[in-house]
Amino acid sequence: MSFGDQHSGWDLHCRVVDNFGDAGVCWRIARMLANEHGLPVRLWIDRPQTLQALLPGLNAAAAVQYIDGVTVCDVTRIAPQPQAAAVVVEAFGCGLPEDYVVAMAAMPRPPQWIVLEYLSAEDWVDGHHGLASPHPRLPLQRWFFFPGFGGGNGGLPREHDLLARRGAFDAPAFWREFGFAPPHSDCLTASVFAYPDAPLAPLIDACAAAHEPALLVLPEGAMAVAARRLLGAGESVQSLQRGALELRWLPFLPQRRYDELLWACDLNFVRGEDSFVRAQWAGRPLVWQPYRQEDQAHRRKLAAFARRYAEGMDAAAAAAWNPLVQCWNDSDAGGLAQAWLAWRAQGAALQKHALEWSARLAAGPELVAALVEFVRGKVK
Ligand code: TRH
Repeated sequence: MSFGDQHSGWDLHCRVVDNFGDAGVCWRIARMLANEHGLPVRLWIDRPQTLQALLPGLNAAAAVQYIDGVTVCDVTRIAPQPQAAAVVVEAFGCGLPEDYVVAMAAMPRPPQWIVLEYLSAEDWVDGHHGLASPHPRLPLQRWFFFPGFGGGNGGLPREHDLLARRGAFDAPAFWREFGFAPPHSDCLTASVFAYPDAPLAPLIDACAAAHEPALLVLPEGAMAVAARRLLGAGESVQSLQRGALELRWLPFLPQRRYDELLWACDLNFVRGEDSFVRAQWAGRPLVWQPYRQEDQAHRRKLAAFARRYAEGMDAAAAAAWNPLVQCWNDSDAGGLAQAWLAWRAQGAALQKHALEWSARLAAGPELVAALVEFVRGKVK
């Protein structure tokens, strides 16, 4: 099993904490390294079954497989060895096996060791991006690489053709493929991908009671199950109407197609890290629910993003966007109906801002290209 010569391989290590994002972000980066930068990439992952949900062609039972240009290795079936790696990326500080690190140190030219951090809009990120930290015992050095906003960091992952594909997207064909008519032009269509504590019931009630029509689109998952339970809809129900609200259930889409759902909607409720970034690239208004953290770090992350995102936003639109985001994250059932109506009144301004935001991000660093450049700058 050869993974290319010693001076070109990238080993990307991913430990699935829970949910899909660790695998989602790592797969996206691995795929881009291989397909946009022509690098031999090994993705070392501990739960390939999580990746399979995003990549249906993956065989979750295989120890090693080559798919979409990437060699995917299941670390529970094959022990990682660094000998083919010129670069080792430790995603989200997941930790590397001790014998793997010892082997790195023993190599004639130890690989560059990059710790890829979680995304945050907080100001401190820029001051930490690109810093080095010597290994406490071995002749190795780790470099900390931060995704981020505003240019003083590693930026965000964006495939080279993403915005062109967005521009060419055929929304009616997307809906027809799933057996639905395209929504009426006066209907506000929103996709919902959220954690179980999101206040879905008040959102359904607010949409159903409104004058203008709305459509909530639920990919299979916690929200899809919750909506069926709330509405007494059986598994076989794919759509139903309640007052001014239509609900549609979709399958959990392959990661490459999730962007299409975001492009087909006027608003996207997203969560975590990868869907959060994709919703920004979609150029559509978004409501973000960060992954809850014990020390309330998710609140600081949300506040920091809200501050950045609201820069340049029409004041009335900002006054409508923030309350909906806060109600969604605080599970504030009481405030949600009013926030929803206020948000809808600012829909056009928020759509205009979302496109401007996406263009602003696209003018900044693209993460994978920045990572390749960063490593190139470190090679002695
Ligand atoms: O699933 P998540 O909640 O993952 C989280 C976050 O990554 C968080 O930062 C991390 O700390 C935690 O895991 C451990 O949310 P996220 O990041 O949006 O990842 C979801 C992935 O699922 C993303 O790649 C989009 C993809 N997806 C599909 O491929 N198809 C779908 O139908 C849907 C709804 C999502």
